Amino acid sequence: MSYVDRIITDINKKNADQPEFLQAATEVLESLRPVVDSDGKYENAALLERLVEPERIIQFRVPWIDDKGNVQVNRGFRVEFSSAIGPYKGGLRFHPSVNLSIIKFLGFEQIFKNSLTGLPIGGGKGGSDFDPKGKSDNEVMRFCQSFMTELYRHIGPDTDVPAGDIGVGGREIGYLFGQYKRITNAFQGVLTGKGLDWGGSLARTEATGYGLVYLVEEYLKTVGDSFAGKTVAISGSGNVAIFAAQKVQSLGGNVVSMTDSNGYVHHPSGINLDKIKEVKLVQRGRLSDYAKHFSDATHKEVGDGVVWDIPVDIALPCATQNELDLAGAKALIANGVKIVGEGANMPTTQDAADLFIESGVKFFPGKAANAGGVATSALEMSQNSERLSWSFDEVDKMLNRIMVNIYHSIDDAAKLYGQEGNYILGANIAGFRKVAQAMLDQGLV
Ligand code: NDP
Ligand code: 2IT
Repeated sequence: MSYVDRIITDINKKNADQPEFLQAATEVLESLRPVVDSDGKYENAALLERLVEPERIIQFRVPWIDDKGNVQVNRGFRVEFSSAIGPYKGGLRFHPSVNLSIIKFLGFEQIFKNSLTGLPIGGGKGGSDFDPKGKSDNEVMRFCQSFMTELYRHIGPDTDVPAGDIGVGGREIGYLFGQYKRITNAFQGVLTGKGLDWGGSLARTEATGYGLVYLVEEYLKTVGDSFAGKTVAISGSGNVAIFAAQKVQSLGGNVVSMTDSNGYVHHPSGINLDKIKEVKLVQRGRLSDYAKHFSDATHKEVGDGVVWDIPVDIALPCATQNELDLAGAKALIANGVKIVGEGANMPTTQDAADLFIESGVKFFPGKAANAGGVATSALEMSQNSERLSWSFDEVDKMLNRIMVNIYHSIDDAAKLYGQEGNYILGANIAGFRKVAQAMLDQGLV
């Protein structure tokens, strides 16, 4: 049995109840075959055995009191997966679906994504099964304070630096930061995505969505094309989706759809982002409210078709894992899609991703395409360390350069291993190389 096969068998035995983690880890391990099966040094150092096992998992109770005076209890997690190339770095997700499998898959992806940025950040992820939907600001604050009352002892600006993810935006980072500061009596860059007046970086809010579009734009440039005149489907209507849409529009593309957990909106003349921001970010409402404002926009509830049925040139899934399945991929391909770029983490199922690659659709995996968010978080850490803040333009230019570099490093790695255009393989190998070398250099840790 090959080294990779042995590890895949092993992780299936040990993590049988963690389907998302197994999905993410198997995809990476499959890609690494040409690297690790041909060089015994990895097996001799048990490198893969170490790579698939988090350095540390923290799970904790989060008790808080709701507005009616009732005690609520949620589960909190932080998975510190790899510190091979820098402090653990990765977001916090607050969503009722959160469990150890989901946090481990996200933490594992983060190792390779962070490596691809070229910046010194390790991989981690955390979160809670707390559902911010329908909660008052005071309830969210009390939850965040309780969550940080445990988390603070595990994190620090040189140890582990959390940020946002689904359900965690500027409001939540504010409450978390306030509690950290109060407990430790230290004003430090322990979280990223902070407010602009208290240590946040300009362009961090926009970074994941902008970065996704910069990476796809770089690919388009290499084939003499651009976003101008392209029809684009976007899923999600949160942080990543909104700023991806904004950048596509500024480059002359037409974004015709967005989704939330209740359904999707189809707006052929182009999504109005001011209205989306008002409905989703200010009112924290539902996308169905958006459609009421435009005579040519339609809203479909979940179960009544999917967003991937709309004919487009480019699809950017920006909501959540496994939201683009084989049926969605078939519909997109039948309608002539040319490019799929993942703004979310693992939004495409494995069979759907395989079909895109077989069909010649350019498929950019999340760990490369959505790395702009964490890259800009690392730039926020740098600004905090030197106690300076850089202009929007400076940060945006650095973000653009990082995404251009990521495109070329995954393209080069795919070519080097004889699989031109297979950006899944390219991203996994390019991300792995640096982490693996750091682990070998640092001895048995
Ligand atoms: P937000 O919470 O801002 O937005 C999430 C969006 O996705 C909302 O429209 C939400 O709908 C929808 N959504 C979430 N869960 C589900 C679900 N189970 N089914 C259907 N729709 C769902 O999160 P972000 O925009 O920050 O994150 C989106 C994705 O991007 C995630 O996969 C995240 O891991 C990834 N990502 C985020 C980065 C960041 O910097 N924020 C960086 C890199 C990746 P609703 O409003 O109904 O909940
Ligand atoms: O998935 C991700 O890369 C994020 N949610 C951002 C992590 C970060 O530390 O900025």
